[in-house]
Amino acid sequence: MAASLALLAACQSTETKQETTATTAPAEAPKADSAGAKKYLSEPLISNIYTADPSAHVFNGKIYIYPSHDIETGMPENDKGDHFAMNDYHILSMDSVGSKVTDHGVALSVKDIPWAGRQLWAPDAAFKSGTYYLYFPVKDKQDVFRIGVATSTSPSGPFKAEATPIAGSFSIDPAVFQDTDGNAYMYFGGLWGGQLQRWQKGTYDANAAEKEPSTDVPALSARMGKLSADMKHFDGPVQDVKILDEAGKPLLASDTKRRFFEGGWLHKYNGKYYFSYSTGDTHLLVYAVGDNPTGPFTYKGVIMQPVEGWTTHHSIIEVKGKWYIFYHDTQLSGKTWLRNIKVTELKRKADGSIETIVP
Ligand code: FUB
Repeated sequence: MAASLALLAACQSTETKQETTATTAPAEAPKADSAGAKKYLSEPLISNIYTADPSAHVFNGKIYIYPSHDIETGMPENDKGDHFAMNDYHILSMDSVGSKVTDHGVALSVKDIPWAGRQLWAPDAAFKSGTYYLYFPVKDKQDVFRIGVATSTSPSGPFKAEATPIAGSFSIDPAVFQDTDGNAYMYFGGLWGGQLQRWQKGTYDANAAEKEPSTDVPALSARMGKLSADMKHFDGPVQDVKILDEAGKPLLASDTKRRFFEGGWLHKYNGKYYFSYSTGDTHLLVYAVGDNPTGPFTYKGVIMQPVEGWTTHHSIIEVKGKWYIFYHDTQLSGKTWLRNIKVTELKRKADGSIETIVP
């Protein structure tokens, strides 16, 4: 462990686009059970840098992972997330789950995004007509989170950012779902440090409370925007992602074990649309199911129990007929802002419901 942490420190200042490889631990190997040691369902995918918020995709038959790149900056830890002060993205790839992981080096830096101020948070990616799109949240120069897009001819970058953020975008955690009919949708939003509570009136309210309402009013919703054909704009107004309880009523803000907090992801299974997300301060990954990508979605249950660390952030993909969930915890560092990504299999029951994972 000491050796890998020394390597981590050395790699954090690396700004060159240099490929390095690290061998993946077997996905299901539990950590050695010495007295008092914690056991983990799976091991970190890489240890040469700290990584979080893994958005995974299969491109050209390989698995590409678009994570945040966590670094130590000395910023104070607070509910606004100032301690997550990331400056760049590294893209990772692997031939299959359990094979060695390639770190493709720096793919995009905050200094190369013309409109950006600080904090490159959880990204996602998509592919269409020969171009790869990297979607990223970053605070603009007024300290308001916006979502930007950058393009490349390669899934591993380097990516070139557009001159301005996506018009009408705000908050954090973009996740792009491309349906089988060719339509693409971006899901986004996050509470507290993600600033979603500041957009309740439709425009940014710098004086809004730092947290969402905690009473029995409908919970604040994630947002969804259909993407235009060029994948760089919203094609129409951004909508609420409605999540209902079993009686068809919207989840309440006080229902903190089920309401949306951040880190939305959409996948399709057997013709149904699964919207999954983090409950933030109650530390769960949960999901809701709908009949179309625009919702509404009905809450169904817990995907993952709390990980080590404040919370986790996930993506779900199918690889060669099996489903996997990529997520993060803090096994390598023990610090909430220095995380490491992992993967484990996602299993379902015959009715399509997801089996709860204990990480
Ligand atoms: O990595 C920064 C933020 O932490 C992400 O945007 C959230 O989803 C949480 O994982």
